[in-house]
Amino acid sequence: MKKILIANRGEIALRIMRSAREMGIKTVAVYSEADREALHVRYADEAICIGPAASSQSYLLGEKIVEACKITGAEAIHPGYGFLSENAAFARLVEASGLILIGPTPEAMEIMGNKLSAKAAALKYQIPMVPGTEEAITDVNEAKLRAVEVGFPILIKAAAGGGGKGMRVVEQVSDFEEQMQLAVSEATSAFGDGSVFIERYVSSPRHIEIQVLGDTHGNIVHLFERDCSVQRRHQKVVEEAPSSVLTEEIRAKMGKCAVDVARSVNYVGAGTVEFILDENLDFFFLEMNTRLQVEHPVTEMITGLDLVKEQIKIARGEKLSYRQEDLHINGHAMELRVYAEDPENNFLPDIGVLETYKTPKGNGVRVDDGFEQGMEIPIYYDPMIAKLITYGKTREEAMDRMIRAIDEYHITGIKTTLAFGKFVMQHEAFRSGNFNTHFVSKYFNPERLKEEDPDEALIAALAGAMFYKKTTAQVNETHQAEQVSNWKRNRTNYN
Ligand code: MV4
Repeated sequence: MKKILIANRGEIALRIMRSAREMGIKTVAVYSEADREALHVRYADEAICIGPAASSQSYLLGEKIVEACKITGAEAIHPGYGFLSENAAFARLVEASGLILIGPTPEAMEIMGNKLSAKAAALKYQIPMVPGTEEAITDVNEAKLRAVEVGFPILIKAAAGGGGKGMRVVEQVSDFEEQMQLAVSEATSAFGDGSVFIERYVSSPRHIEIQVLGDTHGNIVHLFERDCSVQRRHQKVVEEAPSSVLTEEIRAKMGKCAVDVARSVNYVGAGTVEFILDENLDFFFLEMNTRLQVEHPVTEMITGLDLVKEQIKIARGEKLSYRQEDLHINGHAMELRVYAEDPENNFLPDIGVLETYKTPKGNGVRVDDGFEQGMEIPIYYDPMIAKLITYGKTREEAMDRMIRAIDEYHITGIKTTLAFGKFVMQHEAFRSGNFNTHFVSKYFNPERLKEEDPDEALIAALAGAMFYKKTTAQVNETHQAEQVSNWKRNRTNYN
């Protein structure tokens, strides 16, 4: 494999190209008209424009991407995450075009792309699953009877797609029909597939996922877990590895289950098996993601592996060079997703130019990003600007390092979730490890960000002084704003 095409943009495109370059493999970028100046385009050895800004006219056009391979002579495609990464039809097109997809087979993608067929496949092994229906609901009255058997509250879920769409909690049997109709119509409009099923509702779970790797020779290992319980409206905010709640015994059991789930579809490549863990530390398989995930760096930090290199080696037909017993957890890693969103204003997406963009550095800090100072955040794509990852010998060191790194991170021109990340890292429930998927809704309100900013009183004092100065000397407003931010920057940097 001498040349690969990266069918993605932003931080993940860069991250993939870096590993390819280390392996001596040439890279081809594809880009939309909105991304002409993007870093992934500049970093690649070659780049091809595949269409207008909208993803539906560029990054989602499988045929354009295959055509770009033909033009450049790229032999393989890395899809990253999102876009075409879990699209079985694209995987088939790539195969039929004589190219290699760096990822699983179309069959595995298809089975795991539907929660019901995923659970059916996993039934071949002894995998714990939440009690519910094994098939899509066709008869409302039958479903009601099953719901009573399972016990309320129950959860109605859409078989297709994810992100909490088409998901409804039902507290009592009299609400069932109405909630089911809402779930079906939501699933139909979001995924074009209205199939729904029932599960018992696990009310306060941890979200634990296990990274797996399978080669083309039938070897499958797991790379331990990531805890992604801190999320807001199904958007992950903080991820860590390992989880602070798993015992060695549960870890080993979940790992084995994850490998079995992967084996049930002869899984090849990097994948993630998603579980929920209840208050008794009982775990249940939910679904499998057949791509490299956003949060993969925390797994890289604690295992010492480069997951993109592993994916490429697997796609070249190589055997995994280690067995399960060779793999160990070393230290602790945290990841904060830095979104262009305003946490003080209901996480409204913010757009604009990165007027200041200075990233943290130093021991145990990794920043995976796709922007530079002066660049504009395009409105067409995901609002994630960067991933800030810290590593420490212990969980506490990783958290303290995250706070230090957040303080060093300077972004102006757009609102970001950095201060929100600091709120999480300083919160007693997070620090003690006593939290679940309700952490954000339970503890966060925007007022907290203001309280937690130790500079606030000083900034207020300075602003007061400047207001006084303005009334006497007519200083222009932009200059004032700069002075506040420069002053704050200097203070946080050097004390
Ligand atoms: C659940 C659950 C409780 N009980 N299933 C949300 C998205 C999808 N991946 C699965 N999800 C859930 N499934 C049962 N039977 C709670 C959630 C859930 C959740 C899961 C993981 C991470 C964050 C979550 C936030 C709310 C609900």
